Amino acid sequence: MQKKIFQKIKKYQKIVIARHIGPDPDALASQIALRDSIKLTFPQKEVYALGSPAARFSYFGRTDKIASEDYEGALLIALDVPDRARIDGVDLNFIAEIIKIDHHPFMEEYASIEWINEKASSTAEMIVKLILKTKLTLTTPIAEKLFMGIIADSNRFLFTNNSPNVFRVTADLIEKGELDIKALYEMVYKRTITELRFQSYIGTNFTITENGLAHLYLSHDVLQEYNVDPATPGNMINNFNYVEGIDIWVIFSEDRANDNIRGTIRSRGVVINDVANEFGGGGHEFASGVRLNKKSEVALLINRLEEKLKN
Ligand SMILES: [Mn+2]
Repeated sequence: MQKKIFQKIKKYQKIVIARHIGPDPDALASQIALRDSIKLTFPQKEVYALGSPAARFSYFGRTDKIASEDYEGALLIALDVPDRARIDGVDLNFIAEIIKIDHHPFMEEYASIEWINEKASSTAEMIVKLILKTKLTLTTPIAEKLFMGIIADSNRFLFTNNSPNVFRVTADLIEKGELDIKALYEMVYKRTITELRFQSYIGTNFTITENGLAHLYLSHDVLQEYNVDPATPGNMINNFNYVEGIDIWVIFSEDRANDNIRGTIRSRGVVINDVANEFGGGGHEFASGVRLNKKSEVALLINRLEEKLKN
């Protein structure tokens, strides 16, 4: 599979790399790392990472801005995105061919090559394999990004599918990329005192039902009070894992800029991405997200999750 993808990369002069909307560290790290690796390997190629930028994760590097006509006839490599509708920032009319590299559960076929590995901890893990098994270039900065993608999606190896592969791949990455793990952890996990207080606010204000559902709605005012953006709660949600009496937890946050409500859902054991799909969202079996247009949908979603726990 990796060889096949490498042949396609070799073939195309223009390559566009995209990922899902609402980028997370895995999606961004994979995207920027693959772009930089292809560019270093084939300096004469035009390679672009597209999609809206994410200020919070600016340490991964910058995405590119380019008019659709300028990538006419390009190869698109879509990372970490199981369905066409959630590919961010690319007009598919200008694309000649698509390759999908993803670790989400299968949703739809939209590419001529679909490399899907649900067992992979992250898309970044798959990109490491792609790079190490082909002639693509690995530098320390590229390895650093991929390492951060892996630790983000696996939550520092807490979510492992009981597979030793992520450890093998990461060991190779650390060695070949000459990584300073301590410095990287410091960069990723250092937080402000405001964030710590905000996390305490969430823990204090969760409503917990007798079926084991914890839910919280964060209004624009609360987010402002703590000086955090609507994406922050979603980035903290894994900190509420392993709590006795909580099997599913969901946090909603008002996103004024996009005029919607973000919902981030986590579960310990009960599959929840089908519920997320019902509400136009998606994700993994136990880690999903939604964007709701109306506040009335919040209660409906909470009810569906309650039903899940009852059954
Ligand atoms: Mn991912």
